[in-house]
Amino acid sequence: MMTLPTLQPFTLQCGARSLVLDKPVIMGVLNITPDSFSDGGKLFDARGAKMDVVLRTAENMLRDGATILDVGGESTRPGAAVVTEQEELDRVVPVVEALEKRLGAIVSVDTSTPSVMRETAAVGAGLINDVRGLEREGALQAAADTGLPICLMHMQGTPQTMQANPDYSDVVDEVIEYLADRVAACEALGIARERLIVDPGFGFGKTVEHNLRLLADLPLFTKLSLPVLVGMSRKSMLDKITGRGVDERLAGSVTLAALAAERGAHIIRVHDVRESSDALAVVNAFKKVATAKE
Ligand code: 8Y7
Repeated sequence: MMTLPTLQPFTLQCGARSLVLDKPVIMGVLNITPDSFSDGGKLFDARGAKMDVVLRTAENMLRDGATILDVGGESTRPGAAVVTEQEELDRVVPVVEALEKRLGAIVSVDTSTPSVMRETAAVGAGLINDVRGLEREGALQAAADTGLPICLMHMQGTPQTMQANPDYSDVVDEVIEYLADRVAACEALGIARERLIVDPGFGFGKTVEHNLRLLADLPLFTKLSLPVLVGMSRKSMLDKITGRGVDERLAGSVTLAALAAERGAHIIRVHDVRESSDALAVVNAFKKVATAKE
């Protein structure tokens, strides 16, 4: 009988809460920004976070099957406005505090800013998600000091320039090598390996072909022996593949989530929690049979 690899199991200590990764879990996206590409302005306006809408949206995500909520105050969409450190703090800190206190959720903070890492950790954040792999000045030390798990993501270039001309000789080798280097930098600073998650960074300086190659070869990331996070929800590769605008990418996004779960992703970052959760339930049921011993 044919056998598929089973998921490498991990447990992360997210502050007071344990995150068990023995099957894929969902991270729901909460953008506290006026200008994120898919949902900018829904949860934030000129007066700040729309806290009632944020809480309602978050509650629905948890009910629909999210295990983690990812709160971000800076859009990395190419061409998005630059936020100041103070603006980012003002957007994110009250939301993290409210989600943790009122909903008891594992709250991930999507940030590259050292002060945001420190201040959100102080109000109960459970995870740091840095699309810049802790490369900003002071970020490694700030993340180390929080004691929290950290997701290290690969990006080629910067958000402004990354999609201009993505270029690799071997995208999978280069992304794995970058992540291994960042893991080493973390360990050199005393961040235990047990605190790290890796992410290929779909869409961050990658063509459609690069993204699909990374997805196809996701099982190769197991050689890092760390949990793998992926985010492909509503991204522009779906425009290239299906021709759909950002509000019409649900089916494409769910398909990518299912493929990632099948190929060994531990955490799947999505906008559409309910539909993605159903897809993961189907993949899990399928994998149980596909991996069963005769
Ligand atoms: C990712 C992400 C975004 C991703 C991780 C978007 C913050 C762009 N994408 N974090 N963040 N991985 N770890 O389209 O792929 O949602 S923002």
